[in-house]
Formats: sequence, C-alpha cells, structure tokens
Amino acid sequence: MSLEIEATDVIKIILQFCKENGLTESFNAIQNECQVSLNTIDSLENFISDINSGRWDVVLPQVAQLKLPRSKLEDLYEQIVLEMVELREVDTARAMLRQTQVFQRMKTDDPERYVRLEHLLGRTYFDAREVYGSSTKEKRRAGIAHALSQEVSMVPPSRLMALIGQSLKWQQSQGLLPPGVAFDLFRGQAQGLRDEVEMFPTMPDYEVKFATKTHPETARFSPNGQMLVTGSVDGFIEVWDSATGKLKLDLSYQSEEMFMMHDEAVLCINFSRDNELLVTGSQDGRIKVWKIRTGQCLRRFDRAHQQGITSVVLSKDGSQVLSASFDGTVRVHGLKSGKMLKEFRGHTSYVNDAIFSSEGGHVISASSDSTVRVWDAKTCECVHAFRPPQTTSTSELAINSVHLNPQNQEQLVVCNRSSTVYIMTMQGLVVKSFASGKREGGDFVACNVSPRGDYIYCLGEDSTLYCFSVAGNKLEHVMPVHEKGAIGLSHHPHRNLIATWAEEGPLKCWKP
Ligand SMILES: *[C@@H]1O[C@H](CO)[C@@H](O)[C@H](O)[C@H]1NC(C)=O
Ligand SMILES: *[C@H]1O[C@H](CO)[C@@H](O)[C@H](O)[C@H]1NC(C)=O
Repeated sequence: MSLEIEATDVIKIILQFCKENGLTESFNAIQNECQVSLNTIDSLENFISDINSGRWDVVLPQVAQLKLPRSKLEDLYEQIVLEMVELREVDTARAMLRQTQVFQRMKTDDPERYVRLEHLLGRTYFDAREVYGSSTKEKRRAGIAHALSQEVSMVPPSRLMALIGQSLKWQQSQGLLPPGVAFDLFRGQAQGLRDEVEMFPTMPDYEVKFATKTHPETARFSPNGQMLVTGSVDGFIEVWDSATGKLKLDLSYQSEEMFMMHDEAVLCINFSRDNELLVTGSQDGRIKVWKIRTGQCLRRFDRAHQQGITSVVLSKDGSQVLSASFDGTVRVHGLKSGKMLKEFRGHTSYVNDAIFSSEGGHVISASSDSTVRVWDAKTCECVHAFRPPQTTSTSELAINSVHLNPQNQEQLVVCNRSSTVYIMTMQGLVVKSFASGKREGGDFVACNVSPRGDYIYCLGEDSTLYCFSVAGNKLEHVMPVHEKGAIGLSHHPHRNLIATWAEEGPLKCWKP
C-alpha cells in the first residue's frame, strides 16, 4: 500500500472526526496547533446544487459550520435578502438584516451597501433590474456557488484514512476517548484512561440550571457520552456538555439562542447510535427527528399519537421509531416514509415505556394498567402479558419502566410504582427482587440500570435515589437527591455519572 499522503490530509481527517463526534476541545486545539482549518462538507455537488436552486434553509446551516472570507459571506447573505424581497418575505428579510452578525458588520464597515438593502425592503414593488442590476438571480446564484466551492473541500478519500477514522470512532464508541484527551494514533490509545469499574454515586458533581418556571421532563446522555440532552416542560430541547453541564455553544444554533423545540412539554428522548440524530416525543402527541449538529428538524410525525408520548426508541438500524403513549397504544413509525407502520393494542391504560428485545423480534411495553406485555414485532400480537407480584392490597399499580438486563438480555428489569424492583423473565417469572424496605411514601417513580448491569437505580417519590447492587442482592446506598417532585434519572453510558431531575430545582449530576 502506498503511503503518499499529505500530513495536512491526515490532520483534516482527524479534525473531521473530532467535529463529527463533538470533540470540540480537541478540534480547536488541533486546528490552532497545526494551522489547518477544516472546511469540509458532505457533498460538494449537493452544496452547489442547493445554492443554484436557492435552498437557503439547507445552505445556511452548512455555511455556519465553515470558515469563510467575509466578502463571500456578505455576497451570500445579500443574495438571500434580495431573493426574500422578491418573494415579499419582508419580515424574514428584515430579521436577517437586523439580527445576523454578517449584516451588523456590513452596517458599520460598508454602510452604503447596508442602507441600500434596508431601502429595498421598504419598497412596495419589486424591480428585478434595480435589484439584480444587469445580472439575473440565477447568474448571481451560480457566481456565489462557484465562489463558495473554492473555499470548501472534501475529506480526501483514502483507505488509510478511513481506517484511522474507524479506529478513532471505535475507541470513542467504547468510551476510550473522552473530550480533550490527547490520543496516540500509533499505539491506538488515549492517555490518562481507566476502564471504570461500576460504582454507585455518593456525591454531587455539577448542576444544570433552568429558569424558574421550567424544569426538565426528560434527559439522556449521548451514546458517546459527550452530550447530555434535556427536554423541558416548556418545549425546549437543549444540548449540554456532559462533562461540565454547560450549554454546548459549539453548536452554532444554540450559540445564537435558537433551540430545537416542541410546542408542548418534551417527555422523551432517544439518540441514534452514531450520535447524529435525536428523536423527541411531546405532550401533544408529536414526534420529531433532529440532526444535532445543525439543529435541523429532519422529520416530524404530527399525529404520532392522540395523547402525550412517554417513550421513543430508534430501532437498531435507525429506520424506525418505536413509541409509547398515554393514549394506551404502542406504535412503530417509518423514518423514511413518515408513516405509522405498526400498532400494538391491548393495554387498558397509559403506556409508560416500550423497548425492543435485543434481537428486535419483540416489543416489550409497560403500562399503568399494571401489566408488562411482550409483543411479536412483526405480527403485533401480544405473546405474553404479566404483572409483577402483588405485595400490597392496592390493585392497579402502574409500571414505570422496563429495561433489558445487561447481564442477560433475555431478562427484564421491571419497575412498578412500589418500593420493590424486579428482575423477571420474558414469561413473567421473578428471578430476583430488590426492596427499599420503605413502607410508605417511597414508591419508585423511575428506574435505570447501570451499563454493565451491576447496579439498579430507583428514584423514589420521596426524591431519594436507591442504589441496589445486583450481585450483592442488596440495597447498597440511599441518597436524597431533590427537595421534592422527583421525575426521572439517567445513567451515563461509560462513566459512573447519574443525572436526576425533578419538578423543582436544577438537573443534578451525581458521581461516586
Ligand atoms: C434508546 O432507548 C433505548 C431504550 O431506553 C436504550 O436502550 C438505548 O440505549 C437508547 N439509545 C441510545 C442510542 O441512546
Ligand atoms: C409491583 O410490585 C408491587 C410491590 O409492592 C405490587 O404492589 C404491585 O402490584 C406490583 N405490580 C404491579 C404492577 O402492580
């Protein structure tokens, strides 16, 4: 194999990798250190064709990721404003003119050019001659496409680089490459790493603050462990740095105070396995699919359910979304078609959770009707329905959640609204149970299993975190985590870090 590769190409692929995986600190450090900047786009052809056909909603998010000379940016922005004037989208044009940095700078440095645009906005008629001069809209677009295409490059394809990329990606997916850590390409190792033994948390790490009238309804760590995404009661979806709890400002839309959003409370979140996409479900029965890097909504299901959505999960191949709802149904939606593909009917109350079995052949759901149901994913038939054992006389106890047991994927961790959590078979047999021993006022509202399955964590209505050791068969640790109104918890995929949230106060992260 020939090794004739420019050093800058290798650096570019590493930068590309850092960018794709949100390793911002490494990205900046390498970029500064090596004086190589990365202006790559996924497809030059698409980029040019998007500009030529004036698909500015697609072009702008891409441009925001690039380092471009100011003059070229100004030409692009000016063209967009002129076209909006032509379309009589005067409000949007005005907002762009007054709110973007590009025009703010033009206003100070080239006031004549800026004022001309302001002036055109005030017109009640459109005169193409006056606006585009001796040129045409299409010609100007082509000129801009040409100018911008000079500034971007594609990552050079090469087998070696693909291998380097894969190796880094693998390390990262294994959690071996936390942000900001120096990595050694040749030994394939990052420095300063430990393979963490699972350990329950005992003390606070950081907090994520929310405005007074809002709180998170849900939160999830990304599979690579670098992001923490929250969905709030007021519909906002925010991406935080999972190491610090700070809002991720390297996402340009967030730095401009624009956020992914629903009209109503966001109740559930799931990531795609490559950390690129986010699926969210809301109180008003809608599902949205987002591209995290740009904040773009790629797909929406406006009538996914008749009532609030309690759980969304992407299938392993990323082609389907499984959802559960207060409307009592579980459904599967096709990402490509945008249509509902399957419906699982049988629960007689809220469905609080739904997951795929490890091979994807079954769907397992948990409901407030006090049953867990196992469904054939193909035929939608219910193959098992069972309830965890009764330990009190109250009849219908809601089941909060089901998880696959990481130590045996044929088993489920079932948490119902009691102070006991169970490991059960798919047929409903109890394998183990863990009780907090609290008789009243400590029923569990949420449950999570550590990634390797050594611990089961339950959040009680008493806003207390109960940590059960699976091997030790016992309650290992009890820790109050909120004042009141506990809602949920989520475990980091590689680190001993647990996020908890409640109706009041901030989201809190806990460490050993
Ligand atoms: C999506 O949700 C499922 C079920 O809760 C979970 O097992 C899985 O890890 C989540 N996927 C990602 C990539 O976060
Ligand atoms: C869940 O366990 C509790 C234990 O107290 C029991 O009361 C309840 O009936 C069990 N199952 C359900 C879903 O009701």
